[in-house]
Amino acid sequence: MSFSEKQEALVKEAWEIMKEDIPALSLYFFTQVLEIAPAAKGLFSFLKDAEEIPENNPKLKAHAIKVFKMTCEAAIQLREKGEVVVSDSTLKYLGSVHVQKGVVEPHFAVVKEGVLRTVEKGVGEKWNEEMKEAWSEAYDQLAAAILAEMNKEI
Ligand code: HEM
Ligand code: ISQ
Repeated sequence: MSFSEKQEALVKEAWEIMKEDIPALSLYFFTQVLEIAPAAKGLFSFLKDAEEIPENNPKLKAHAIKVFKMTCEAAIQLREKGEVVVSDSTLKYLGSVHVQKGVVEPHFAVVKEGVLRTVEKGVGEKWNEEMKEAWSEAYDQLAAAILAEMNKEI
C-alpha cells in the first residue's frame, strides 16, 4: 500500500497540534506504555529507580518527542520515496541502543499502542480512523527499519 499525500498531511497535522502540549502528552505516552507493559519501566534509565513517572523530567520529554518526530519524518519519506529512509549512522545507533537496553520485538507493538493512544488524546475531536491508519503505517515502517538493524546487531 502506498502512502498518500493525505496520509502524510494527517500525520503532520496531528504532530503540529501535539507540539503545543508536550509535557502532558509525554507523560501520557509513558503512562500508556507502562500500563500495557509494566516491566518496560526497568528499561528506561530515567524511570527504573523512580516510584512513579516523573512529571517534569527533561529526558522523558526528549525521548517521547523523538518517537513522535521520527514517526512524522517516516511519514514524509513514505510519501516522497515510498519507503522509510533513515541514515545509516542513525539506524546503527538506534539498533544498538535498543539491543543494549534489552528491547525485543514484542515491545514494538506496545509502544505502537502507546503512540496511537497519545495521538488520539492529543488531537481530541480531530481523531479518526484515517488518522489512525496513517500513524500506524508510518510507525510500522519505521519500527521495521529499527528491528532489521537490531537483528543485524545480534
Ligand atoms: C532509546 C526511538 C522503539 C525503548 C531510544 C532513542 C531513540 C528511540 C531515538 C535514543 C535516545 C537518545 O539516546 O537520545 C525509538 C523509536 C521507536 C522506538 C523511533 C519505534 C519506532 C522502542 C521500543 C522500546 C524502546 C519498542 C521498548 C520499550 C527504548 C529505551 C531506550 C530507547 C529503553 C533508552 C532510554 C534510556 O536512555 O534509558 N529510542 N524507539 N524503544 N528506546 Fe526507543
Ligand atoms: C521508546 N524509545 C524511546 C522513547 C520512548 C518513549 C516512550 C515510549 C517508548 C519509547
